[in-house]
Amino acid sequence: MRIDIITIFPEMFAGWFDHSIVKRARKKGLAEIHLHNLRDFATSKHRNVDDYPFGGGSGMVMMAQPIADCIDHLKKERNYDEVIFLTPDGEIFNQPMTNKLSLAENLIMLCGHYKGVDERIREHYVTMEVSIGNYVLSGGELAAAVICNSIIRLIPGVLSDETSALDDSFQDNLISPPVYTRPANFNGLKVPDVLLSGNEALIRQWRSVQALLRTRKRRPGMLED
Ligand code: 6GU
Repeated sequence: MRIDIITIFPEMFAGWFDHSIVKRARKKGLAEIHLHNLRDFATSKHRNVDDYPFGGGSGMVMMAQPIADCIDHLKKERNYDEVIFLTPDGEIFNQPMTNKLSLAENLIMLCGHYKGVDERIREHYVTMEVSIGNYVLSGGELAAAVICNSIIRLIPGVLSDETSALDDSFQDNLISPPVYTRPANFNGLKVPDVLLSGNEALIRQWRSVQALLRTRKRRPGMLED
């Protein structure tokens, strides 16, 4: 998979893409991430990427031209499955969306800033608008990093244990059951006996009951879905 990220802060991503699972995916050649500084596509004298809103009002608006030029430049080289705009008024990101996106070949992510981007970009270039929750961030970069992380870990071959992504919370509309590791007795706090029993069928049953109980307590809405 190839992901092209259009941003005014390409430096922000370094930490998230250079560690752990995303780093491994890139090393194995399973994921390629290309950062594009929107300012490189600005044509005005001061390389502006934003301007005042028509009709007045507070805040600045990201101009159409640099974004359109950057996307056109990328589309000349390859076809894209989606052009994703990260914006607080987008569709709320969830596990089914990341499952679907993990099958894509090429994705563009456009990180929004200021009051947003010129509506003509949203209408004519963007194919998908995504938010990571009902709160406002200072820009789309964190959201893009979140979404890249959740997509990349699902690409086959990225996780060492191929089945482990299937056990994730949300994958089957259930929260994952509790987990424990050694010691079996931690300052008098004991691990549930069943996990030490060696009885695989019983352990499987215990885990599915725990997953149901946790889901009912923490995400009752998921059970209704
Ligand atoms: Cl995608 N962008 C911004 N600026 N804020 C957000 C968001 C995105 N998702 C949740 N809050």
